[in-house]
Amino acid sequence: MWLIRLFDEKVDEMFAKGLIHGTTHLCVGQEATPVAACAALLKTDKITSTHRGHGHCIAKGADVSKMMAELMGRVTGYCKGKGGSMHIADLEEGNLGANGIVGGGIPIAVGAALTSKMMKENYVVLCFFGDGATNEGSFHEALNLAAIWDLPVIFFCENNQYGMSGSVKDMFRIQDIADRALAYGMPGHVVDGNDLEAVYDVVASAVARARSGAGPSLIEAKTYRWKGHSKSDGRKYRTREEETAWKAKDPIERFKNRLIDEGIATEEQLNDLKARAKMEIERAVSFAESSPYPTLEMLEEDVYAH
Ligand SMILES: Cc1ncc(C[n+]2csc(CCOP(=O)(O)OP(=O)(O)O)c2C)c(N)n1
Repeated sequence: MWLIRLFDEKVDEMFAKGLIHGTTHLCVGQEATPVAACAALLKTDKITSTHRGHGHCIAKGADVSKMMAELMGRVTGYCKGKGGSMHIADLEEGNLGANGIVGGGIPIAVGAALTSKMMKENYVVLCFFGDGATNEGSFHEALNLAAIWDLPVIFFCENNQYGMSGSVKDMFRIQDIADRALAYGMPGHVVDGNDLEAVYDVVASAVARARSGAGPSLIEAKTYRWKGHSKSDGRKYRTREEETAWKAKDPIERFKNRLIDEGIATEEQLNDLKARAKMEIERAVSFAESSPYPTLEMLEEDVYAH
């Protein structure tokens, strides 16, 4: 969780300094969901990610140096510096890719799960998306197909309370997005997305169900993004009081306190972990800064047109 937070905080800082261009969507405050969900998967299982995907990539095993190089537009990045923040895929670790199209990863996950079933490969696919994505047609079509074909896929909604400036309070007539599972005949679960262990437990049971051939599940993890939607967001659509209330539920502090209270780790050990994550991020920045930009000749390489 520290690696994810420090990565995104560093990206924020570098954007402010003009060292990263384009745009980016930070997942600060949402670290428990990717970490717990990916911990319940095997390396051979797959994920699809979203525009707010740095945490998903890191949790599924991505190399933060290659990620930082991608964000800084260098040839050593995951897409040779031509994809940026929203296009990180890491097939070796089972990450089928982030997606700038809201809801775009959902049918991709269902296609991958269909492949797993038809080829008898026995891998499970976990698909991350936001609350806003569940109002897209792709979500509804994909859930129905996954249900009727009993596919090994987990639909994992990170409900961070906002789709850009639109609050879930204004965008839904239902209290829980997980209730939509009922319409497609699959189990739906609501979980506190800032509670690492609770998320792990619910995903682990959905993974077991999927792997046994019983079909998909929909999980809604209630969480909050601390920062704005993307770079140009003044957060005028919500109050500072609301932000403070959610920050009090910081997933990292909560898990840290639990480990200390249970005698599983000491404060020193956990601070050391944070320091190591910080060093890894500094190494990532140095690696990216010392890597070259792609040349003009590389512009059309690895780019496909139909
Ligand atoms: C199909 C599509 N429609 C609209 C957009 C513009 N857009 C980018 S992010 C976003 C909000 C998505 O909200 P949500 O799915 O809740 O994810 P979050 O940003 O909260 O993580 C929108 C509308 C887009 N990228 N793709």
